[in-house]
Amino acid sequence: MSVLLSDLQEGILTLTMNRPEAINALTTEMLRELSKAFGKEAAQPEIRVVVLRGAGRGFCSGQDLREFEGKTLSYKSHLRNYQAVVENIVNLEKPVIAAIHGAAAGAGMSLVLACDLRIAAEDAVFTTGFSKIGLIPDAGMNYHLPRIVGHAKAFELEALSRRIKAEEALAMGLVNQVVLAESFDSAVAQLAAELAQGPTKTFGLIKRALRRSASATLEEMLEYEALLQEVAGRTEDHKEGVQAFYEKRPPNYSGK
Ligand code: T3D
Repeated sequence: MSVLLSDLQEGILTLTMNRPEAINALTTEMLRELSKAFGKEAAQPEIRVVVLRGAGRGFCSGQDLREFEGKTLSYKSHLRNYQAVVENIVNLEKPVIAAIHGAAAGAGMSLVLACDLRIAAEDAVFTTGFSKIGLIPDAGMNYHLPRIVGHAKAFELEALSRRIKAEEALAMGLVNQVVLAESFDSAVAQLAAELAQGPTKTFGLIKRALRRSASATLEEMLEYEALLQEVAGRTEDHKEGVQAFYEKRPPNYSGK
């Protein structure tokens, strides 16, 4: 059985990390598969949205702590694996949803943070985890976490590695939505379907704009927005959106 399951239906690519016996701990093989999936596979034009989730009782427990047991770590190649996954998620010009149930720990939480939307089941638990084993957070956590929850909260979460339950995660803006465990699958499907029927290219441009805003001045952003708006204005979906407005009907976006 593959360590990463991939399922494409109606424009929704669902990637399921599949090592449930270790709460989907990340191995080199899994990271390579994730990198490929968020790279070439997800870039296919028929894919309009990607959902990342875990098999079994949790989302992901982070780096597999048994994989390198007794060996000297090759940090360079190890980090390259993480870097590729995180960059491919962030650079993918389509929405990526993290669907979290159970634990999201260590680099598993870093992956959650790299995604665009986070929907959690009420049993979800988050822990940065790294400091508990004397490591500093990686896989982009130090970039994403302070931008999501603010510097002070990020330090608290990273230094103390407390377990944060879904409702607390919602209160601090760590997740967008918390749903009952029994309606988790249908809520994820509903959110993914809504995005899959949206103006995909616009979503990609929104990702680009927000990413740029992390290091830009207002003047730079105003200029960049004008540039991206020109691109958005040339999409078929923009024409369809305006036409649908004139005709007082819901738009039928093609993602082009
Ligand atoms: O070192 C480097 O390579 C640098 C890069 C680091 C990146 C990182 O991600 S570092 C952080 C690594 N992750 C952790 O430290 C988290 C470790 N796991 C936990 O804290 C807990 O397992 C959880 C909070 C995730 C879940 O707790 P719980 O009580 O629901 O489950 P459990 O009983 O602890 O775990 C269930 C099984 O999964 C268990 O196996 P067993 O005893 O039934 O055979 C456990 O050993 C295994 N497991 C959980 N996490 C990992 C793991 N196996 C390997 N690696 C793991 N990370």
